[in-house]
Amino acid sequence: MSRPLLVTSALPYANGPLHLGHLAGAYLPADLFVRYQRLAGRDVVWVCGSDEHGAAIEIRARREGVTPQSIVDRYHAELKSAFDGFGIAFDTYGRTSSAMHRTTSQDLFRSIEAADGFVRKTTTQLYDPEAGLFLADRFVQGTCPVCGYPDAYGDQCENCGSTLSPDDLIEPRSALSGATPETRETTHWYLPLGDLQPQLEAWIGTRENWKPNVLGQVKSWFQAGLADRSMTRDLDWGIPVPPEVDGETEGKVLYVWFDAPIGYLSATKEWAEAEGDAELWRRYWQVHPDGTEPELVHFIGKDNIVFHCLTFPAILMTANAAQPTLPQFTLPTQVPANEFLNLEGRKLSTSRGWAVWAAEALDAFDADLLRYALAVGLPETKDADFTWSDFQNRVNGELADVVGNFANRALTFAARFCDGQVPALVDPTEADRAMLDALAAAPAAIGEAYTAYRLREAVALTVDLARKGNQYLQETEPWKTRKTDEQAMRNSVHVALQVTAGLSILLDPVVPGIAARLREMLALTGVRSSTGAGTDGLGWADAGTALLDTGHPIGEPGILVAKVEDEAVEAQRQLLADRSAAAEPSDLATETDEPAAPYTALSDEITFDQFTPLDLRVGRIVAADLHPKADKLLRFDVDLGFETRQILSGVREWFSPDELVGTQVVVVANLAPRTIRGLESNGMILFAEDRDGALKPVVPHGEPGAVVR
Ligand code: B3M
Ligand code: ZN
Repeated sequence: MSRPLLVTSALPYANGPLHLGHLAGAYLPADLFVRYQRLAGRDVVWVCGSDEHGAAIEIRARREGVTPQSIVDRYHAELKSAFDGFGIAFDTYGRTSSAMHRTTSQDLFRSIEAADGFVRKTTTQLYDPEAGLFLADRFVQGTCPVCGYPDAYGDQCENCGSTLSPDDLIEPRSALSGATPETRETTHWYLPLGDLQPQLEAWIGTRENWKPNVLGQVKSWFQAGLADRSMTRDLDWGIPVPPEVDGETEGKVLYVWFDAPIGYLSATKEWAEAEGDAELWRRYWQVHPDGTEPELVHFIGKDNIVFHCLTFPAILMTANAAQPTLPQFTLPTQVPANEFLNLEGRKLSTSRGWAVWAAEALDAFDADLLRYALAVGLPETKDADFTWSDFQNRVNGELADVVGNFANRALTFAARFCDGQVPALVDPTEADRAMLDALAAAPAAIGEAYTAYRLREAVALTVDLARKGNQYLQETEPWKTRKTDEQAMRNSVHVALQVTAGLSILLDPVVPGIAARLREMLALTGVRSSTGAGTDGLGWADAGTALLDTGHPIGEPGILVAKVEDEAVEAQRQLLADRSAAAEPSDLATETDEPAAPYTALSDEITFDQFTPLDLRVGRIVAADLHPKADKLLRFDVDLGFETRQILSGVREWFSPDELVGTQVVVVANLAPRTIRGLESNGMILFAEDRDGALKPVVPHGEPGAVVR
């Protein structure tokens, strides 16, 4: 029996609508993964909900002169309906302003506090004398010490992604009043991450198959040394610190990153209650007395890695240590964090109007089309780019021309030449058998990609089966054999229909609506639901078998995937352009009016013999972190196939360390070693510098170690 599986998706902040970048980060990948698991018969529960606390919501409420509750009420409803529209099928979608969540968070806080799991510290913090409040996190803005961005927040710089604390900011100012802050003393409860570091390091060492981008970030946090983190704030909006704990609790609430991940737990409890067994949550969160341990998988975007891989596990560890005789919480098994999705070559930015809102996209296109285009281009290992022309090409060239066309040929042939029934397979040829073998092998191969979180590959393999189906029809030519060898034609139709039936299950995780329409056209019933209603019926493994009996009457063939017209995508591009112009007219003007910078002049000519001494190789960056003593340098471990090398590069201004992990690069491999501030650099990584000074890695194809010449 496999372990119970709990899947979570990052709780979106209820202060803005959902856009395609969100979907590609933590929701669509999880939906694909979970639908697959459900079809495969796995005992899985998937939880999510709105994150309704945090500084951003309170700031917005203060600026708009409304209550935070009114903001979260509105966006909670909007988020929920956008998820529904996209077919994102959580088992439950909760909210962190619920009573269950408040109790669960306070209970956990109390039990950690009672066992001295927190340290109370009094420090001086920035205080806004005009607004009368302490300025933590996003309440304070200033210049980023890492990249110089003038509007960085007290918790993070949105320009370079660095995690910050308010006193890192240069020239801090209140995000509420603009006032220059004073400093005042305040006392808070800290999670002693410094002390917990060895325990966390040991635990991370036991995690298997984590993605390099995730481990890379975690490693650089360890290298920098974990700092204790305050788990409370001086704010009005939030879950009150339980009044009965020691110390001054008046005016203090739980830090949003303390309560938000606990939202996964409270959502599971709410789900269990709705299932009619309030204790059922334990099955997915606690080590069972018989030793069975559930699996816990967090789907998130890369900006949430530290909270899911270090802070939340530390909270759970501390809670476990506080109650050693009670059932212990399980810790995350896997954190398949995604990178970011760019839009039409530019970084997504909601404030600059550079985003595609989910609700708007759904007005224009069927959810499945958007799901498909996003799924084949998920930012799984590196940032990815969504463009409307890619969308159109993917839908028309793959979903319609490959999948739709194949199913349509199989179905119309059956309708027209086989009396609308599945013909018998008699004396199959080599080609017929090879096609059925490919069908039989598909569920395991695709399933393996899903289980290993290689979702793009899973989707590509699925479409590949339809592609093979088209090739098979091309090869067996039923339109010809119809007149020369009727049984051969019937065999082709039989085989093609079985493949179509298999596809109607295999496609279900990615395009559930299309899969259901396909089953309807095939009149195939009894397939298990991928949205979680029970485990009866035909499932994933059955997709590889001949699902249709000879003589089975098929339904009405129809158009499975309608093509996306040029005008429809043009309208989306226009919408985007209009919105971003409205958001930032001056910026756009400079972007288009300014003449482009001149190209760098060519260097002096060299001879062939001057070039050949350079030994250039393909390398792959497997780890990256900050050079501890040189603030312009990043330190990379580069896999050159035959060895892994440490190479230093002065690119910290352009890249955060984890951004490049997994990227292939060109390395000058025979450059003499150099030691820079105590670290040796063994080679040089080549970057392309655009005319505007932006740096991009030179990304080669070929295996690590390959000679570039
Ligand atoms: N509310 C979303 C974000 O950082 C944040 C995730 C919470 S997951 C527990 O975009
Ligand atoms: Zn920055």
